[in-house]
Amino acid sequence: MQTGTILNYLHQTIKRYRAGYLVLIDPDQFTVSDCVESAHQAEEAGTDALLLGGSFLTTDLQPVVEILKKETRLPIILFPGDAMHLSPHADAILYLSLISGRNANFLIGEQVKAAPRLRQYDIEPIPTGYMLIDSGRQTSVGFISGTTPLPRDKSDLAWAHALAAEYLGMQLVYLEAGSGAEQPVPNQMITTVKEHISIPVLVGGGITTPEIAAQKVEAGADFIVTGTVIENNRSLTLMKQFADAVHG
Ligand code: 1GP
Repeated sequence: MQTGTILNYLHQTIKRYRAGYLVLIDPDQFTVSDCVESAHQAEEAGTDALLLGGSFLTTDLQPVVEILKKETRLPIILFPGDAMHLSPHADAILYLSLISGRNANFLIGEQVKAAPRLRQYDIEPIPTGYMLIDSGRQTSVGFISGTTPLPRDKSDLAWAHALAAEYLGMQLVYLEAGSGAEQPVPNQMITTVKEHISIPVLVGGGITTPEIAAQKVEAGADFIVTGTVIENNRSLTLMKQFADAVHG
């Protein structure tokens, strides 16, 4: 994989549409054949890429990624919870650092463990500042990482973290309310973060309708990630509605 290929593709996606749409497939929530079906639907619906992973996995990612790579032309980007969640068959990995927290293991520890295998696998690491935003209740990523999310009403804290990520050389910022969040990331926070940084902003967690997705794009999101809503309703029509709402 040529350096920067998938990151360039993500930048081109933002230029082509007003924002991109990413479908998260959590292998714990699907059988392998369901994963394949969802990938086919995502491709037909006009999704821009697949994210694969989750903060806590009991399933081995590798065979799922290997099959999906054969079954879809969509880029497959790993969305790891820790250094175990790797596969040589993926196109890229969101090389996440949980910058909203102060747990050294998720700031740099897991990244160090993963680095040698990433080099061996030759998949593209995309350095990403990952920020957990309070969503009204404890989420898996908050529990597993043992970190406190940023308060929902502290947009100043959010933009300062995001700007620090950019100054540290990270290429993306991911504003995460957590999978199945009661409340998605506030529009005001997205807008404020976007005003202060120049790298693309992904927004995910608790986005349950195409209308909410469109609001997040209006607020400034460059990419929308949905997982749970598609797990609960594996409908091509719904995926198309999300893709259209995001692409505008
Ligand atoms: C979780 O942001 C993703 O990491 C997607 O969240 O499952 O709530 O769509 P949902």
